[in-house]
Amino acid sequence: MQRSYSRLLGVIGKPNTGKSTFFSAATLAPVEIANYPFTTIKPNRGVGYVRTPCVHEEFEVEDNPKNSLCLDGVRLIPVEMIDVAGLVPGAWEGRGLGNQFLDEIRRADALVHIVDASGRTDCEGRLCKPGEHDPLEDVQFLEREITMWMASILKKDWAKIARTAEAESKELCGMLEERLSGLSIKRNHIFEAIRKAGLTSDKPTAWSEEDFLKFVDTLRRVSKPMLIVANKMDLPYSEANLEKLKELDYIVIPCCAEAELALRRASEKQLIDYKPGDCNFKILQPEKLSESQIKALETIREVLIKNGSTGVQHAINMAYSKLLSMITVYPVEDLEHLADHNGRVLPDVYLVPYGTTARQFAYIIHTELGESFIYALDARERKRIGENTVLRDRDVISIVSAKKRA
Ligand SMILES: Nc1nc2c(ncn2[C@@H]2O[C@H](COP(=O)(O)OP(=O)(O)OP(=O)(O)O)[C@@H](O)[C@H]2O)c(=O)[nH]1
Ligand SMILES: [Mg+2]
Repeated sequence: MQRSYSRLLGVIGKPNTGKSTFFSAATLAPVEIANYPFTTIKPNRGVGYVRTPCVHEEFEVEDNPKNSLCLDGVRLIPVEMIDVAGLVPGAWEGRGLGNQFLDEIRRADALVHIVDASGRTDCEGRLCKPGEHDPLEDVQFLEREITMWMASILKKDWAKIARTAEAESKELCGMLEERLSGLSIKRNHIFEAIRKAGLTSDKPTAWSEEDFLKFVDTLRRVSKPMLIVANKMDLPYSEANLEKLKELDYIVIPCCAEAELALRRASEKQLIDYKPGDCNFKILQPEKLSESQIKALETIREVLIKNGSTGVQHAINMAYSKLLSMITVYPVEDLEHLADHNGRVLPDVYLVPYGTTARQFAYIIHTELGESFIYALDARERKRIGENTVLRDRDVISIVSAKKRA
């Protein structure tokens, strides 16, 4: 199902904070992880999952998923993720791996900022004394880097765009959208950024340098929404830093990426029973584990119980549900059996933006289905819904069209 891949999640931050560990835990992709800066140079792309309770238990059916997985009542929906090289102050001007890195996140729709909450890495990712570095600084610098990078892209043509928009009464938002099309920035982002920055689009040549930067900074917030992952929560000083981070205007998620990676790997080998995001696990084959492995797992269990989960899965879920406001909708053709035309029960689940109407959903499945849409059927309420009905999270929908049902 191509639609669930249509939003890209960028895993970013300064070097050595655990980005690749987080990414590898989420995707199980084998990537390089090491305790020094710039381990990752080329970006890693992979598929992680959004976790949601599957509807099959509520509808009392056995499902047969096609575009996703269902593990003991937990639906895992594939989503695309990218792990990039660490970012150092001045990257937008070319420091460290510089603009190359920034260019790699241009397609990201939401960002997960991995912060070393233990304060054990300095602003360039080098090891320092535990607690010595203030992670709040990392948040500020990262915001600035991305804003300045976006500003530098826009700056080149800004004077011309502003003049043309005014002289030829061309629409400023449209021109900016065209200029920023490679950055996954849409017209509504630009429109919202102008409004939120307290500016107007009718006289852009009158914007001061400060106005311009305020606009770009707001555009960054709107078009690349970000949450903070306070990683390395197993280390000293992280609790105090977490409290400080929570005072910022961000969703902050305590995390232990290393623990998630260990659990996912052990689960892959069927040594433990653990699903991504669970708050506990069961050891299945203790005879295959050494004493020190069991001890390590028990230490991880303490972290899990304390924080409710390792945080990796929670961060991905929050990125999709809160930053991107996406909900899950299950399309079926046969409402009686909740199946597709091959008899597969609840085969697909789509991640769609909140506000999607029944007809828009039909278009998402297939253009033809959207065009020939007549009405939709809601499996839970067992009633017809019209084209403008806004879908809700975990809806099960059958589209009736002039051509076919889906
Ligand atoms: N204690 C602890 N260490 C962690 C955790 N997550 C990652 N690390 C360690 O942090 C170091 C850096 O991890 P990476 O995943 O390579 O970090 P990165 O941010 O991708 O680094 P660059 O690619 O160099 O930017 C490694 O030694 C990891 O084992 C965690 O949750 N707790
Ligand atoms: Mg890395």
